[in-house]
Amino acid sequence: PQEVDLYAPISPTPGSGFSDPNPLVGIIMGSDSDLPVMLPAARILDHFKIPYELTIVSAHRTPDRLVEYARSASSRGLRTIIAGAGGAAHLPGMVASMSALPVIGVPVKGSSLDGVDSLHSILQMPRGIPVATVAINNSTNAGLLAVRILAAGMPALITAMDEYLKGLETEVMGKVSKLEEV
Ligand code: RP5
Repeated sequence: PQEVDLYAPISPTPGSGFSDPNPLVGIIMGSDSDLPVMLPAARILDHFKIPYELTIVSAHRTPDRLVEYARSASSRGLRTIIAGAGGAAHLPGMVASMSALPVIGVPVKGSSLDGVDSLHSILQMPRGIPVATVAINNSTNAGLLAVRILAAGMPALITAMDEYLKGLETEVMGKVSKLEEV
């Protein structure tokens, strides 16, 4: 059950906007070019059966949309926001400045600086406006962190996360056994 099929059909149509009628998690990204990096977060939420929406919000190209999205997120029922961006990656921080929801930032490696520019842009938030930053291009961990945040108030998700962790352990131990056979 721990296996996450990264190529399974995604529940919302990418770019379609507010896809699930009652999403708990918002996955947003600065550009459609970020989509391949952000899809694993959606797969994780699919795996844990958590309703989400997935869309493009650009801090620089669609500033009005950014404000509308961040300001309405909590009242629309979202509980966590995953925001991925590359380069001068202001999206997660700006969302966190306008919403009290937990924001998880995914630094997207898309520039000539190997993603370190995105990493620093997202990580180095000023005091008072936290963004939980995952590793470069690691939206899987952003999805898992969103599940853990939701799990704090949903015991069934704790059980599901325990199973997921057990699955990782089983997978590694299977490899250990194979190596020992050699
Ligand atoms: C950022 O600029 C986006 O998040 C993306 O990672 C990067 C490049 O965007 P495109 O030029 O590919 O649209 O805003």
